[in-house]
Amino acid sequence: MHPRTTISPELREWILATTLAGHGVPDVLRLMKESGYDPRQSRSIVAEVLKLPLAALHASTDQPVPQGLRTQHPEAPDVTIDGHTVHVTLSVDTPALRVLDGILTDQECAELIALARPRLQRALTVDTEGRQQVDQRRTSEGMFFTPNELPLIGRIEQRLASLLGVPENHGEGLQILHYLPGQAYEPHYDWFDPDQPGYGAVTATGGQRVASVVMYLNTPEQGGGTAFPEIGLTITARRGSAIYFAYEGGDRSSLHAGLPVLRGEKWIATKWLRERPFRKQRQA
Ligand SMILES: O=C(O)CCC(=O)C(=O)O
Repeated sequence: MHPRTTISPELREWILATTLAGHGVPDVLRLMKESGYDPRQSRSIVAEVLKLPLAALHASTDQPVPQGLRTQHPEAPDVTIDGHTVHVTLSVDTPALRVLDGILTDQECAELIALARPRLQRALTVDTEGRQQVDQRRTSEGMFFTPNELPLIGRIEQRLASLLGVPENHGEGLQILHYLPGQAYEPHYDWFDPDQPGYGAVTATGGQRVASVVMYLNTPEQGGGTAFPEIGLTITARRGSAIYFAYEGGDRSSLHAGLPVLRGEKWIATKWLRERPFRKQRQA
């Protein structure tokens, strides 16, 4: 878990005094880094003390976050795309989050599971150098479809692109994850940390991730919801529904976790969206 940062009165006073003395935010962040503070933590501390949006602080670090396309947040109650109606049943402002019921039909869920099952492998995470690694924080099995690999995949990708107002080629390949009882995905961010050495490599194509869609392909018998510990929210995993959340500028409130499955199993399909094209546009 990532507990909320407590800011000592001395640090608060030092940040205020340093900026009042005419030093800019980059100086404050640099000095904090030299004193051993984690850069990401420093940015949230400085944002809180100076009452600045966190995104503004990214722009003031050594490695600017490139500004690209943003997703549109679907508006309640319903959005119809190509005859398929998605129901927006919960909306949160920070992070920008929506629960989307009926994003997939029961048949689409069943087909995705059947196609993925023979291709499952232990799911990996990306380490700080940008390399794929086996990680105790993520104990599920998974696989990736290549973009538009099958008509079903292409149809789902098009639906998401229309729903969120981003061209399809901003999406990474659809990932399927399978969790068994006890398996979980510990709290994490989906965006890449600009202060990690692998940032350049993982963002070289497509830039930063700006939003995620986690689609539930079945309803676990018990457990397996998706938790947002920073805002005290847990979404129930229900077949055919999804959570969409955006985190432009590295929104820390987007911290989330796949809770352990207690009984039964859990299948999800995840789509990550980039601020710039991640691959070539599909030919019509
Ligand atoms: O399993 C879940 O509910 C969340 C999955 C997730 O966080 C991810 O794939 O990034």
